[in-house]
Amino acid sequence: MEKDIRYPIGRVEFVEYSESVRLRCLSDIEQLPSLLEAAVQHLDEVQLHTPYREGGWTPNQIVHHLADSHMNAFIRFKLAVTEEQPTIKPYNEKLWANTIDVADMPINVSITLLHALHRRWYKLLVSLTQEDYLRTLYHPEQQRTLTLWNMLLIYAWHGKHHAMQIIRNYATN
Ligand code: NI
Repeated sequence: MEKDIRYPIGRVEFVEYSESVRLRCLSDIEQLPSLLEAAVQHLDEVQLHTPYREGGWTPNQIVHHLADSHMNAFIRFKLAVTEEQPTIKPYNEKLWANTIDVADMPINVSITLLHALHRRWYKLLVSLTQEDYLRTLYHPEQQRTLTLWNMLLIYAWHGKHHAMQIIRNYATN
């Protein structure tokens, strides 16, 4: 089967709770801002504004998307920790990737934001017990209930997924 360049690390795998996977996910979330920063460090302005694949996002959009997505994710975790199965608010990520604060904003602003945000997020995630990870939220668009364990798996994957889209694309250039 031909490799899908949209998914450089494959799709998210919903594995059972385990200490080893928990620690790996926490580490991925802690490391994401640094990984992303390294991924874009040597890209010039043209590369930053060139889609990583035909029809795909540019590295600039990917970085700002990660800030948008992970701000939402952090709030979803906070809601699920403090409320009983909150209904979360979906957003249109494609439109968010084209608003003025993305189109006309240096990526270092969102890299800085991600460093601060992930520090807060990581601190919260580390504090959660196995029981806490059973807490749920309801996603009205997907019409399904997700546990915080699912959410941890999704977002540990999500950061690397997008960072690797940039890294794989420029590794051979
Ligand atoms: Ni994404």
